[in-house]
Amino acid sequence: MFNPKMEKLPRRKLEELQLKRLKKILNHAYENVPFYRKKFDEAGVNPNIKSLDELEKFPFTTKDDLRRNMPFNMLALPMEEYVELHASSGTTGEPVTVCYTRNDLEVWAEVMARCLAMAGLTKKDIFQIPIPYGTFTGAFGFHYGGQKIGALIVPTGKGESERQIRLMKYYGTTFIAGIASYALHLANVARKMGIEPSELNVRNGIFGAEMFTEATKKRIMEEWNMDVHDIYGLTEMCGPGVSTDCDEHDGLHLWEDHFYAEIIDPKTGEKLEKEEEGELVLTTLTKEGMPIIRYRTRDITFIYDGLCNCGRTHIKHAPIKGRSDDMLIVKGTNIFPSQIEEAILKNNKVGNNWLMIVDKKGDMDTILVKVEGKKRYSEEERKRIEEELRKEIKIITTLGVNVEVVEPDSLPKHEGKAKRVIDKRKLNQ
Ligand code: DLL
Repeated sequence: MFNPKMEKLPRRKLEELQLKRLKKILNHAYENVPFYRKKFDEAGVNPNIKSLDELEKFPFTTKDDLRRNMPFNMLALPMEEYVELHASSGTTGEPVTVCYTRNDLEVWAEVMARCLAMAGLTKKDIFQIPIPYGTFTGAFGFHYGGQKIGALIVPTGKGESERQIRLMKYYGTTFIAGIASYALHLANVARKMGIEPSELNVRNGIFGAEMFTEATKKRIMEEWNMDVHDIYGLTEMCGPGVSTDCDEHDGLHLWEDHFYAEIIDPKTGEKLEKEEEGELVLTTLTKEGMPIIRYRTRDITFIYDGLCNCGRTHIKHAPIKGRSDDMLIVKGTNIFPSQIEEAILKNNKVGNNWLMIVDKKGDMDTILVKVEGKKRYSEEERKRIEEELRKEIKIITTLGVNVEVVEPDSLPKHEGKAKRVIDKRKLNQ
């Protein structure tokens, strides 16, 4: 563990610390961010809370609230206190900009170091970061956390996949980080270069930033012969570093001394109990530059009941099932793209690059799933694989879909977060 004292803090002490920090951050937000002063006054809430449960009475912060106050109206301190800014990737619209003070960067490095150590990073590792260094939080988060641990960082940055593989071989990289779908893309590139990814030195990887299903994890493990950890985070909190799974690989530990987590019913906003699935709502407990209170992440998960065998006392949440705004209603059924991915990656005759096109024929919704074959197949073989996939998708989603296995490398590639869904029903509206 990177910080055993804090990671194993007894629950009672952890909750006392949370209450102390929560009260402080609510006051800080109220006194220094006009947006929060107005919101708290309108809701009639007092920042001097006496118990953690009282946070329930506070209003939510949404992405639209942040967008309306971009780039600098959510800041709580004078401009000269800030030393760096990052922005969300803008998956669902305009990017959200977040500014960090020196202390905020220190906290980010600390939570990242805990996540990386949990995934097995040590100072002996050669740690390659194949993520664009830019306004996206990914690369810098891994960089600061990796440096705190003392690993040798190889900041290869953006894309150029063949170069990534060449450098992995040249430096003997042992640990990589990044976006899940890119790890599988890199494995394909290595093979095309005549290099078997499992024969490289990479033994550990930590991935996140987008939907990350069990089937994807399994495939990365097999193709690279490495252990895989899931890391979750979002720009509004710090970037990557909110939570990661430990070696039990059963849920992600969320750093409760820095983030306060709640699960709500996304429709009613009501708070849900442990083990009940809903939307994750997060409050920053230590972010001085840009405190965020009850942020609706739109990410769907649940919080586990009980303590973990690894000894850490911080709560665990289930891997993110999807974003509530990614959920599609097709033929009256709710589906998440992650369910389609789960079905596809179970089939080892197809690759990991796929696309789902939702459309309408008359009054009927239709789904066409296109997926790249691992190689070129004969007509007969292709039909057989399409049928296997259709059946598997039906088992998981209950929906009948059309499947087309297309040639390798024929679908658009993604170096950042993958775009898997084209909903033509929306485009036609
Ligand atoms: O994606 C931060 C990050 C970088 C996390 C690298 C992990 C690794 P944003 O661009 O603000 O920040 O996007 C945040 O991405 O609300 C989730 O919907 C999704 N997401 C992030 N991590 C995971 C994960 C970064 N492990 C949004 N599993 C979040 C599923 C994830 N979804």
